[in-house]
Amino acid sequence: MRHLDFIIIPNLAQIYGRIYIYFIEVESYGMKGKLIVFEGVEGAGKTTQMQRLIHWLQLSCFQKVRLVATREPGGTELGKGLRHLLLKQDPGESVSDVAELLMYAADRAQHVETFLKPELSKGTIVLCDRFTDSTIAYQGYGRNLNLNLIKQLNAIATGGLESDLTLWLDINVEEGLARVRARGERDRIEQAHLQFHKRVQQGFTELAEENQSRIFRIDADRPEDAIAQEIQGIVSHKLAAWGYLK
Ligand code: ATM
Repeated sequence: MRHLDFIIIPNLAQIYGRIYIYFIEVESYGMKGKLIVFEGVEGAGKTTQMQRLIHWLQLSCFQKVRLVATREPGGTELGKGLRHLLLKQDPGESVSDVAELLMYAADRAQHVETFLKPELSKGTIVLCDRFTDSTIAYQGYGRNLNLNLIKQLNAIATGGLESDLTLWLDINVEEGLARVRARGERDRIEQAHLQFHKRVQQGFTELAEENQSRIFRIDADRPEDAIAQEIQGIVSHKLAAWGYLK
């Protein structure tokens, strides 16, 4: 897929008193892909909204762009094993907070190196259920581990890769946990006490304040359709800014 773009040469404009516009061909298939991440506490509806966004992107003009969905933990074979170890209800012994942190980091390092970077370099739009902000919120704010160390560990695990857009589905913690209970799904972390989840929520709140151009807060305490529409609006805007919608 090719499209025409133009550049303005300011020096020539100054010399000749007029603006020269040169048309150059941009190989859009050589464009770097984009990483769109969904974040939020349990029961916020990330999975549903991610599926709805994929469906919408497929129906929109995106048949020609490669689109993949993935998640952390568990986006690779190694990650699936780590996810099982991290979330199983009876780990057989108490897992230390640092061991847990390092397992999330190992999952991420493998995911970034073997899946995310190769996909993004092909120009793929990658939708990812959780990424680095989850570690800051859960292990940093939730478990009270040192935030600077977590940021350094995130940098090691990602090699500097950051999301291009993070959609934070913000739901009241009690409401989210009630939804999870209603589904009958409870894993080890979800069983942690309410105060833990409130600290995690505080983490997402502060991250969103600190990273306003990257993290968009979506009020997830609304009907599914309203949330999906807001997400589509934000994503369309971003896709246009990134040059996907010309
Ligand atoms: P999902 O159920 O959204 O896939 O997330 C799995 C759990 O992993 C979730 N916990 N609960 N409850 C959040 C947790 N998690 C972390 O604690 N740190 C991380 O870095 C990531 C990626 C997930």
